[in-house]
Amino acid sequence: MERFGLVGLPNAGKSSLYNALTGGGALAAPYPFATKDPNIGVAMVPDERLDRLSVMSKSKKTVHAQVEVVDIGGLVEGASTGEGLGNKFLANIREVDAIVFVLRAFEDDDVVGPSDPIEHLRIVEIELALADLETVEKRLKQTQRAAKLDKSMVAETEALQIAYDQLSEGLPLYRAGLKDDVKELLAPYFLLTNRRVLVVVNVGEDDIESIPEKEKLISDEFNNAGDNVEVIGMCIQMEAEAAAIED
Ligand SMILES: Nc1nc2c(ncn2[C@@H]2O[C@H](COP(=O)(O)OP(=O)(O)O)[C@@H](O)[C@H]2O)c(=O)[nH]1
Ligand SMILES: [Mg+2]
Repeated sequence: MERFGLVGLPNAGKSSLYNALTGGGALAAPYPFATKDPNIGVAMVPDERLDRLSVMSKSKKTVHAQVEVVDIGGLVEGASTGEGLGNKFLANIREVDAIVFVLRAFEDDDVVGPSDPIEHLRIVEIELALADLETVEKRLKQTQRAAKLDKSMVAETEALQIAYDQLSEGLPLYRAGLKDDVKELLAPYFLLTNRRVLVVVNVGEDDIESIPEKEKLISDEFNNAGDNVEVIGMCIQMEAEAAAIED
């Protein structure tokens, strides 16, 4: 099963989104680090076509596609050097197939923290890129030495060098336009930013009409990421409330 990891600053709405997707009972609370250990749940992927086929063929049982959703816990500035839940947090992200950034764009005086999604995005991206830079730097030194004796290490060393150059500019790898063969050579390192990203912009309940505008604001930030990044806006609070109502 594919695994999605929810990543973002404290109070962005990750646990609320987790609950909306999985019907789970994660604690969603207006203070940082309410989520200490990852919550793991399963979300069904609705597909009307499947429902209709199932009726047509009188299926006894209909099995929808499922994805696993992991609510990882809040990331803070300095996570890559061990701040907040730090490295433990980052280790949890390594195990997911795709990352879902949750960026807060709702205003609420009772919920601490910034409500500017661009500020959220900057911090999250920098922390992930720095963590990757550290991994790549260590490994690059080793492979450079090894490549002198073993020509089969040359390609890997070159891939690491490309990643190193981009990351040291603060560029997450999903924005770096890496060729497929480079991505593949880097795959064994489980880098945080060498994967696809879905960005959820969490818009306030009184602000629903601004969703297209907020989506565009964030999409424009990713104009160099090609199809590695997809942006959607929603009001997570309302989605979570709607999910709690019976069918
Ligand atoms: N007003 C408002 N509050 C929200 C929204 N989404 C989340 N919250 C609240 O913000 C707080 C933090 O949400 P939570 O899901 O725990 O964030 P997490 O730290 O990223 O897991 C909770 O009190 C939520 O009820 C929203 O769209 N509007
Ligand atoms: Mg949480």
